[in-house]
Amino acid sequence: MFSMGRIILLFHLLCLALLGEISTSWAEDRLLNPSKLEMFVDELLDMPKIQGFDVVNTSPKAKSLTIGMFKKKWKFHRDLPSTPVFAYGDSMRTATVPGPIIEALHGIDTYVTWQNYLPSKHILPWDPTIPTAKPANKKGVPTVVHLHGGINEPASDGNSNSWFTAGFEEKGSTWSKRTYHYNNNQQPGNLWYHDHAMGLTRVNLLAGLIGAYVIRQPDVEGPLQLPYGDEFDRHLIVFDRSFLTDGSIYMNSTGNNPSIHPQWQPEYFGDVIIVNGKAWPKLVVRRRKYRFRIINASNARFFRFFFTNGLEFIHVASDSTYLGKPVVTDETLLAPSEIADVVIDFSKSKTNEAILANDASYPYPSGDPVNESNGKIMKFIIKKKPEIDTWQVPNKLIKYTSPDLSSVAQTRYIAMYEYTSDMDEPTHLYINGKPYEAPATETPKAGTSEIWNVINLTEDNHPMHIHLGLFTVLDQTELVNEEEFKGCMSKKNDAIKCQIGKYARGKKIKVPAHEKGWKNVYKMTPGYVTKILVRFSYIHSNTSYSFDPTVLPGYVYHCHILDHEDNVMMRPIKVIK
Ligand SMILES: *[C@@H]1O[C@H](CO)[C@@H](O)[C@H](O)[C@H]1NC(C)=O
Ligand SMILES: *[C@@H]1O[C@H](CO)[C@@H](O)[C@H](O)[C@H]1NC(C)=O
Ligand SMILES: *[C@@H]1O[C@H](CO)[C@@H](O)[C@H](O)[C@H]1NC(C)=O
Ligand SMILES: *[C@@H]1O[C@H](CO)[C@@H](O)[C@H](O)[C@H]1NC(C)=O
Ligand SMILES: CC(=O)N[C@H]1CO[C@H](CO)[C@@H](O)[C@@H]1O
Ligand SMILES: [Cu+2]
Repeated sequence: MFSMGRIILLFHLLCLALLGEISTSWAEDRLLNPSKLEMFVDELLDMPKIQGFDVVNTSPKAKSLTIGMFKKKWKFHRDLPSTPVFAYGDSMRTATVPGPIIEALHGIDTYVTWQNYLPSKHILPWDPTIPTAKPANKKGVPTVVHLHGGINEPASDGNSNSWFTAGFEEKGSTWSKRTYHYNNNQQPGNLWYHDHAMGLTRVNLLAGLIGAYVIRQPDVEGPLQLPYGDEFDRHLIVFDRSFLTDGSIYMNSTGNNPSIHPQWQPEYFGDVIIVNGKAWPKLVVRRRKYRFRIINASNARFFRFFFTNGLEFIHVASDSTYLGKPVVTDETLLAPSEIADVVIDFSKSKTNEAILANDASYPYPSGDPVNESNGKIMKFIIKKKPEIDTWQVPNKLIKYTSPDLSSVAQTRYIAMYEYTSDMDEPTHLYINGKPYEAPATETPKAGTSEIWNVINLTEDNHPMHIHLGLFTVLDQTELVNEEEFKGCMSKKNDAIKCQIGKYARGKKIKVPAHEKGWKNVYKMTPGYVTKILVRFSYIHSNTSYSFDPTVLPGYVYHCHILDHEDNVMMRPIKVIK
């Protein structure tokens, strides 16, 4: 028998589905054709910088910042009307998309009070039928900030259920404090902050809630003499968006299984490529070395970057850590939320222009090929005059603790599943066949290392991100007779009972040299078992964490395709003593 609640829910779903249908056809007429936007007309923007430390009598001291989230309009391209966005900044006037770059110093605390000034309604459609933050009074956009790559206490990690609405009016079940404490005691490197609210991560990021965060350690990095300073050391924050002709961000409001999830779609792709808040920008550069910290802030798009004129990438770091030595490549594949930290030497260019391009199919690796719009990223115009270059790329960078297999405390199997409807359309994804709410099964001991065998039983490449722990990729082995193994797993959900050893003995994929260091995200190849060593301690020293990692609400690990993370490729990590 149908209860009243069930009937109301069905009615609600029907309305949403109808609304979706109407707005889809309405939107289709008004979708912006990306070829209408001329490429390389806007200058590359440098995001404003906020110093995360004070200087008192020449010595650095802790600093407290207040950073707000505002609704405002943002100009993505000369010929596109201004776009309503959600932006981070210290005021509505100064807020930008992406947000300001926070520059922190190793060992100096940065405190940030993240303030939500967002209106009561979201600018994008979202779906109440996936596990999601729901303010009881139905007003306000839930937000919570995660510092990606940060090694911080659980209460400042931005747990998905620690969300809050404007004025801290309503709060999620694990909310505990207004001011987050980033102790910056980890290795120097590239981090980024972004929204992480339960079930809303994909729309909150799409709306603009992303920004870069750097931890610098001058005594360690200075001697390397890598390109430095505002002109030569820059961030490129890359993402894809689709727009309507009125300038607003377009996201399909009809799900791929509208009777199950009225709005949720398994992956968001846009046709306009945005770098630092401008569509296909251009930058005039001098004939010398530059350092670019490239952050892929797309929801689902992978990028395989290359230069049309053959310029090379000299990788000096990945994610949040330096490499032991530089690695030169002529292309670089970046999954969502991965970071490439590269030096480009424009003195090597034989031409006066270089286009940074992308040729990764989408979804990666089995989807559509790129075309004229989404195959180009930005243009560099290289000055003719040769220059004396004092920057270097030394043969040795920074060497951290190597992964130590003899100290592994635990081996785990992590299986990625995708579930489909009768129509064979994805409905949701789980890790280990478990919803997010199920009690933590990954319970590493602080200070130890673990081996995680990540088994991708889906057709997609899932960039897996672990909070707190850093990992190195040991190997990737193809599953043979994978259908048989998958059949067993779908019944037993237990890699050992399903005799993983019998299947994980196919081809091996080599880990690219520039990705052999310590990482916090890595691409889990479909049909392969990716073996990683996860370290739940610092990598730059043997001291234990400068906070207690064992307290609530703990940490999480998840797929960084945001549409997957939201529905719900995310599991808790409970660190124990
Ligand atoms: C929106 O999604 C629905 C359902 O998957 C699809 O039929 C429709 O073509 C999509 N609209 C656009 C503009 O892509
Ligand atoms: C960017 O990140 C998204 C999602 O995290 C991923 O799907 C995409 O492949 C990445 N693109 C690049 C260029 O790395
Ligand atoms: C590229 O492909 C997308 C569909 O994925 C389409 O919307 C867009 O118009 C295409 N751009 C060009 C220049 O062909
Ligand atoms: C940590 O300790 C190990 C063994 O005790 C030593 O080999 C390693 O060099 C130390 N690492 C650091 C960064 O001090
Ligand atoms: C074990 C398994 O199901 N593997 C799948 C991984 O992804 C590929 C596509 O890239 C599928 O063909 C496999 O079935
Ligand atoms: Cu995924």
